[in-house]
Amino acid sequence: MSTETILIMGANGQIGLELAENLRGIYGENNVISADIKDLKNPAGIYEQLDVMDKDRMYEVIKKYKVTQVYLLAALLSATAEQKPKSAWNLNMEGLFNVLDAAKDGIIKKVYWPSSIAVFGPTTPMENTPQYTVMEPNTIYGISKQAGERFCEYYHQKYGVDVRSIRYPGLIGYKSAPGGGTTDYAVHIYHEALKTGTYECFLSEHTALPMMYMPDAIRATIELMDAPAEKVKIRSSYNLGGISFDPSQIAAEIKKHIPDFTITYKPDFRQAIADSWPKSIEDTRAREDWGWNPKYDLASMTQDMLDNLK
Ligand code: VAH
Repeated sequence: MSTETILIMGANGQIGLELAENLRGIYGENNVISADIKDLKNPAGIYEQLDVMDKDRMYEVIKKYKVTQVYLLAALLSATAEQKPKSAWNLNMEGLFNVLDAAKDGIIKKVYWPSSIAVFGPTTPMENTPQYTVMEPNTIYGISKQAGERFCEYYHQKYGVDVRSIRYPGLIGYKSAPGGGTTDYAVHIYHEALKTGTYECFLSEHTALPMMYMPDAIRATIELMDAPAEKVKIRSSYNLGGISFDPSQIAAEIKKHIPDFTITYKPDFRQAIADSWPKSIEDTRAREDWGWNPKYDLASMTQDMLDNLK
């Protein structure tokens, strides 16, 4: 019987759905509570309707289930945040403060909060971007993630809060749909390749970005949260590398399985966001501190995506 009870806020999102499934497998159905702003008709497992901005309601849920850990995944991502800047800032920041304060007040023991490679900006070195470097994000989402990292480190240093974080690259999976991201093309392309045999990409063909297959990202998250506290030396957020590719390269990999697949390019407002981000990430500290080691490359991810989407 696990002594840990986990609350996942933003559990209906791209990461949340897969993370909840994995955490239920580890901690048991009754020790993982999924929560999100929408009510769900037939959720998998225990579910509560919860708005991260509603601190009282969050405390109610934490007390009801004796929650010990919170994974805060609720946020507005890069593309949506550019269209709703104030709502994105409020949600991304207030949600984080509510959870960090719960840990500071001793209501919960451990916090997971996702950052993103969006914390880097156009003046950051673009290839093999290091853990510590110039960070001048010029997107609302990136600014909120940079500020969030500063508060995570502050709450750890000043109040001893055990908050842990990863700068996710673009995440690709088949079990859940992405929403409002600039890297979402790398998920849509697989669906369209199977459904219509062609894909119109909203980024230009040589826009390389750091990406990761969802099974690797979920494993990294759980490995970081399971690591002994003294090994988690970085309390802002860890760089996490994975795969780096551009739309022409993922299209070429798909064509190995679907020879008639075609791609066209029609860059939109998300091109400027992608242009401000690194092309690849260096993650030595995650490897040294808590043993991070990615398993998937573009070929094995494409094989697994197409096998599971067929
Ligand atoms: C986005 N998928 O596109 C997210 C992620 C690095 C990208 O943060 O906004």
